[in-house]
Amino acid sequence: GHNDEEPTTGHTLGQDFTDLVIKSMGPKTSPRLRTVMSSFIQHIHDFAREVNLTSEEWMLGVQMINAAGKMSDDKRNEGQLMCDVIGLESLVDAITYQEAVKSNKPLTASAILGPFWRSDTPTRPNGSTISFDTPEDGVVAFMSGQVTSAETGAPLAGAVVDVWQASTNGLYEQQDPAQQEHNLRGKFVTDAEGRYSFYCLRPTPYPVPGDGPAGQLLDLMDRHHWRPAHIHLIIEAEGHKAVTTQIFDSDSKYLEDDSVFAVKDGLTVDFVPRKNDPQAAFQLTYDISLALD
Ligand code: MBD
Ligand code: FE
Repeated sequence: GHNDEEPTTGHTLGQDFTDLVIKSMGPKTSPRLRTVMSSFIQHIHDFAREVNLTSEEWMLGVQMINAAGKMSDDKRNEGQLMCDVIGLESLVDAITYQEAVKSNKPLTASAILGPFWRSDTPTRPNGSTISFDTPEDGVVAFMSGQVTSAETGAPLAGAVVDVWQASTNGLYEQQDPAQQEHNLRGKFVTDAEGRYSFYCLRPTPYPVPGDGPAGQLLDLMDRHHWRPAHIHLIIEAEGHKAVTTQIFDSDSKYLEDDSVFAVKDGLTVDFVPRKNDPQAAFQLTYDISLALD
């Protein structure tokens, strides 16, 4: 309870002050916002008390947030990357998909979106390529698979498979003026048997952008910047829950110490040598199973 006698400064140090801040929300606050902000205020106050946060340390944090905002636009999301390096996007992904995981059905596992998805990716024909200026050290792979309903196993025609990946220099197309627009991205619509296919690069490991506060934070924590070789996917089909995921080359470095903690069971895949195709040295079969909405 409140103690009206207590002086304001001492008061500010303890739970009474935290309660005062939480109780300052008005009756028109939505129930969900009240729940989220009450918990957020409680935890951030407890955090500051637990580490005896100094004014200087607090201001450094504020400056990091401001710097992240300043360098962000629709091609760069530094705030998201800061969350990624402390595992927050992966935790939220796990929370979001926890019901799906419990369902016992052979569902495609999810993974974090990351900062490089684009909303305006073009649709391309099945069997075509997403690699328009394949670099000298790029290895082309043929990726294909079938999208089915986890409920019935039936193939899903007209499902959309949206894919994107970085080039061998570690850069996504929007980070790299040397790549043509929408290079290494494409949306593919499944055929009557639920099948999709395209040529891409066999992915390679790369460091997350190190020129902002997220990279600075990694350095301060004495951590490396690397991610294992991966391809991003979002799969959507009528009447089914969309899934955002990433697949990881089982041969890649950094599977055990991904700088953004996205690797989990069911997401590693095997690229195998491809015979009789002058266009691709490797192939990957990746089937997708979606839950009913
Ligand atoms: C990436 O390419 C990425 O996929 C994630 C999740 C975070 C940073 C860079
Ligand atoms: Fe990525």
